[in-house]
Amino acid sequence: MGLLDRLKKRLGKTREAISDNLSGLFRGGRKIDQDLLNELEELLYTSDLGPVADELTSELARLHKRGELKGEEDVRASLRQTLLAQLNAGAPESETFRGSPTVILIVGVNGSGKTTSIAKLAHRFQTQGKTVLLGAADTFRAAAADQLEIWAQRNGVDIVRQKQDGADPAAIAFDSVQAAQARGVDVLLIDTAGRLHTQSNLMAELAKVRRVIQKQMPDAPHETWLVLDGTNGQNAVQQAKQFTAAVEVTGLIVAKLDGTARGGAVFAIQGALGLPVKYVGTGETLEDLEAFNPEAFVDAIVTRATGSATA
Ligand SMILES: Nc1nc2c(ncn2[C@@H]2O[C@H](COP(=O)(O)OP(=O)(O)O)[C@@H](O)[C@H]2O)c(=O)[nH]1
Ligand SMILES: [Mg+2]
Repeated sequence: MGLLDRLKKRLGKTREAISDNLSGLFRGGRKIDQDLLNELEELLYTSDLGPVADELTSELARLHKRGELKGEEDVRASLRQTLLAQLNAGAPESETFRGSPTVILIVGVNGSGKTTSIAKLAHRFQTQGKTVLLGAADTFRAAAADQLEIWAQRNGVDIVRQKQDGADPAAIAFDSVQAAQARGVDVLLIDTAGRLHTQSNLMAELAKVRRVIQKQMPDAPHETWLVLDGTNGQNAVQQAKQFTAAVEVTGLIVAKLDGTARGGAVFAIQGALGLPVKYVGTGETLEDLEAFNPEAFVDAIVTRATGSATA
């Protein structure tokens, strides 16, 4: 199955909210008039597209005025074009791997999908022929390192961890960078905690983890990816801003897009943070991670269902 088909399937709820509802508006061969445009506007505003809904709506109104909006396909084409213009493809994945090892720090609130995303990334990078090491710097609960270790075993990768609760995350980050260098692995993925007593503690801890990594390897971390829970829709933006204020985030992973109709929020999230979406999480297995592809993402949620059976 190609990327577009996988996304259509996995993003089914968001696709329903946008594409299927759009088909619904045109059912019975309705013509485009002000009533229909109003309903369309409502559909866009309720799809968690945020400020992007404004742009989509005014572009549709502009085309309508000029007589260039003849039917459903024109509407879809306009949505597609305006949505695509919102997305920043970012650097190609191959440019991620510029260190030896390439150190990738994964941050985000508790429960957002960090550990699962790390497991998926490890799997993905291994499939590309890279050697991977995991660093379990979420020491807030021992269970967090246990969870990472289970994934590590499933992937057949090594993990650097400590057994007791409350170990110093910066120390583990440091050890894992040293180990990754000594073993000559290609990629080190470092998991971090997303919950401390206060937000300022968390941010201070992340800053310290970063400093300590740099002490061992001055150009690391090469990437710091913020994992956001896609089911939060646009609410993820506020949370994300706390992280981007504290650590230098280089990219986003939007997890759990399979479980939500709020996937349209990806546009608002990217717009508000000005950071590229690197990957999207589309399920709970190791394969359920896609490198973010703007065209495929937009097509998966706005193109008309073609249906394989025609007769
Ligand atoms: N459906 C779905 N569930 C996910 C996805 N990513 C993570 N999860 C689930 O979200 C929950 C929290 O994930 P976890 O990786 O432990 O979050 P962490 O606390 O940030 O490390 C777990 O139950 C995961 O299985 C995803 O892309 N799709
Ligand atoms: Mg975790």
